Amino acid sequence: KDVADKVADAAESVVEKATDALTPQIPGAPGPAPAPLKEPTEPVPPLPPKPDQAAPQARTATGADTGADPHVRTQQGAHLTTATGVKLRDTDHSLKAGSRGPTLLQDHHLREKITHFDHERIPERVVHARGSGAHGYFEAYGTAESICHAAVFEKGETTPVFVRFSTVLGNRGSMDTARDTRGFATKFYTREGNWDLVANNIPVFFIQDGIKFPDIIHAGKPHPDREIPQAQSAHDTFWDFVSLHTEAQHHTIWNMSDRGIPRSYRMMEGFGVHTFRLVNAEGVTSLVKFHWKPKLGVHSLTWEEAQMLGGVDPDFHRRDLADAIESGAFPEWELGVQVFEDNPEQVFEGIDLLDPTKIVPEELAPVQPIGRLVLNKNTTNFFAETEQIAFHAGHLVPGIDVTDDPLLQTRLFSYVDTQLSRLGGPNYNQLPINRPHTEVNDMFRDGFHQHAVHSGVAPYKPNTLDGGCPFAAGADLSEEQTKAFTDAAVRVAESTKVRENPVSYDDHYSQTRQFWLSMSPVEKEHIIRAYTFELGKCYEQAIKERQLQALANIDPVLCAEVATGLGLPAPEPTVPLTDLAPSPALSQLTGGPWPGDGRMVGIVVDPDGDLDGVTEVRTAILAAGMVPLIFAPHGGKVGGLDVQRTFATGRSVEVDAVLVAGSPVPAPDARPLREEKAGAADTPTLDPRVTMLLEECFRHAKAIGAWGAGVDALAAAGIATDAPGVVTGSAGAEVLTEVQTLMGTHRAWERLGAPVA
Ligand code: HDD
Repeated sequence: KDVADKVADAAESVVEKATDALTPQIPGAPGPAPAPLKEPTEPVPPLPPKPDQAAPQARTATGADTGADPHVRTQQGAHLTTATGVKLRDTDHSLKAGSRGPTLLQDHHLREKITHFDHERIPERVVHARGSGAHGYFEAYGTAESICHAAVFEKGETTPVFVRFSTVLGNRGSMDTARDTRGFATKFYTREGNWDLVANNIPVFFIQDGIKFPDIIHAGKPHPDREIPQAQSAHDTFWDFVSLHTEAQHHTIWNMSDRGIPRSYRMMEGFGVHTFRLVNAEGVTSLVKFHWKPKLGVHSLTWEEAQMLGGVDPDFHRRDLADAIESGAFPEWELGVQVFEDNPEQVFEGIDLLDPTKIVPEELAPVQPIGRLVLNKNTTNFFAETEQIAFHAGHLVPGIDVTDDPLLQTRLFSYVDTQLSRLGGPNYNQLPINRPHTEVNDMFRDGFHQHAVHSGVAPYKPNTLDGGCPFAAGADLSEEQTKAFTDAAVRVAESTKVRENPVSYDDHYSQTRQFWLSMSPVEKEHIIRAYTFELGKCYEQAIKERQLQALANIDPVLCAEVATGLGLPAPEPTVPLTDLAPSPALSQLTGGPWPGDGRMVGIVVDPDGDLDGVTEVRTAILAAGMVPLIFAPHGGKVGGLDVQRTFATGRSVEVDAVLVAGSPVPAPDARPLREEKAGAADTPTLDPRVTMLLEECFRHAKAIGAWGAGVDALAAAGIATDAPGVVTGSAGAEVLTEVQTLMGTHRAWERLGAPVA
């Protein structure tokens, strides 16, 4: 007994010390200071939301945020209970026959707790397993009313939405910054039922017919024997498939471009890919392609940044999205449509609108804005919302219909089917995140996880016993109900059953080349390096050679450069090269300058440097809607300022620009690095970790600003002050203004070696 008491006392004092140290520090938090993270003895209110962007790492508020959803349960009810609501006195000790005796089978709470835990995981999505989501709203401009009668497009209509972004290939725990396609799936909870626009950040797809989806995904996923590599396309099976199956080449060149490594979900375009059919109030149909255009422009990481972030912060995109929303820098997109006449051929300017490997250049059919999407609320519970949301390309509303694109047609089957295994039964639409915000009278009954308690005796039609209810919508009912889903009465050409594609689907290269021709020199350089890296990671020579053949059919320079990197001869093209007019809209370097909402600005601080200047600059960064991150030799505070990153914990890849406010000398914990790098005799004047940070920022063409002693730091790090994108001055505020202008173009592109076109 004595020993047990002593152990318990010791443990208590360790916990007390640890929890004291963990007291949350939320600078400028409104209201009373939060209670220390000791276990309270009675319920306390949850933490306040993060007060500003300066605390991206602070804890998120929990518990009370129930929003409008009656299903949200708080974590902090007053008393702990079993799943059946019985109050519990103890959840830390299993019921035993004596304190050192065997555990008793009769301990229902123990078994219930462990059993529930054992079943906490559900199968991850077979593709798009890694993702991140947020709530928001869509506001219609009314500009689509003439071509579509859906309520979601009525002028001024505001529709709640949930958006989930994702990568395709990696598993749930894989890094955000892998080179991959990104999913951009939006659920619109319209007053006429749910509409899902299940889009990607690339406007074309790997395959033209859904029957090949398992093939491309098996090829892209890790090799089945050792299950490596994770979340990568840089391996033999992927390039084996896409080099044999050349309709994938258009999608692949997008993957190899900077689009494959976005800077942020907030800075991606989204594309519905397929051509959809819209119906107006008169029943007239049009064909459209949906485009999401980000307010912040389309921007990417460099390949080195993406790789480094995979280790430094594998949650980079997830964190970026949540932090931006939490700090009030709400991500925003415009939804636009390219509109085409619904002619029997479904061809526009020679482009087959049913071929999902083809785009229609924006210069030929401008994207017309029809509404605005704003994401303004983070999830309360990742599992309940982001994990359990179930999208389906067939969740359509009256006025929005499909076309015969064979890829879309297969999707109409696949999404319901996959939810059955992922969410364990047919009632997944009753989950809070999937429930329509409108009345549901579906007559579906029973099944696993049935939440509804249906009354009535006649779940069939026609019936008399439930008064004939529910009725099919018809002309005799109110206007609201007559807007029922009506399949567009499209003529289907008389035909023979075949397993084949139209001839137009055979052109795999003209638009792939058009993409290449539309790139600026810097972007071309990145594409060459991406192919060289990915094919360089392949083992089989035959696969590399076959992909080089595909590159030769896209462009001889592209092929020759990649071949040189691989140490292989460049083949001659086997198809005639077609020069379509370049589409400037495809380049990420057109447009701008772009707003800096939520951009991260690192400030390197020397405790002996200009801290007043740092305070002023920090306030100005916050006022501009950006996030200042103070990098200092040690944690805690420097002067009165909270330190967000130490030279040991922070890396350059976390910031979009860096300001240098001092020239910190090497700290004691940097000594081993210093000796390794410079040799014992040669003592550097600048902390080598700051040198590394500045070198990396320079290499990644980030804006760099310095004032006062910070200018000496640049010299010590070997950064030329007259290089493009480097600004020096006597005061922080003026340097920041110039840095902000530089950030408007995302990078100092000239520094990347190739001139901007
Ligand atoms: Fe798919 C998920 C987008 C073709 C089968 N798809 C999924 C997600 C996105 C897309 C964004 C993630 C949704 C989420 O966040 O939960 N998929 C696309 C696009 C495609 C496409 C833009 C082509 C234009 N997909 C496609 C085909 C098939 C599927 C051809 C099957 C034949 N997709 C699925 C799926 C997934 C899915 C297996 C996995 C998890 C899920 O549905 O809910 O059903």
